[in-house]
Order: sequence, then structure tokens, then C-alpha cells
Amino acid sequence: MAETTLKIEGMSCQHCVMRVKKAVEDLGGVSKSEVNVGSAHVVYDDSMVKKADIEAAIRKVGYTVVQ
Ligand SMILES: [Cu+2]
Repeated sequence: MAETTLKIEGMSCQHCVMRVKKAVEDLGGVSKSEVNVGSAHVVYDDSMVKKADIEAAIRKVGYTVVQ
């Protein structure tokens, strides 16, 4: 298992939190996420999904991953 904390720009409310959480958790290999406005902590299996895939999923729903 691997984990990462991502800083996210463009989130402003609880809807953003739910969108990001769903986008991340829909990825195979993600076992847990804790999402707040502006950040996400994700626990994942790095043999199934890469950090770049998680970042891409967040960008795809309209937010900017800054680190
Ligand atoms: Cu929002």
C-alpha cells in the first residue's frame, strides 16, 4: 500500500469534496480517501494505480492538483 496527500486548487464546497472523492474512489486500486476542501489523502495499491492516475482523475473532474 502507498499513500499520498495531494494539494488541490479550485475546490470550494462540500460538492467539490464529493466530486473529488468519487473520482478518486472510482479508480481501481484506491482503498481509502479522505478529502477536504483543498486537499485529499489517498491510500492506494501502487501495483494497480499510480499517483499520476489519481492526479489525472482529479484534473478530469475540473480541479488543479498543485503537488
Ligand atoms: Cu464546490
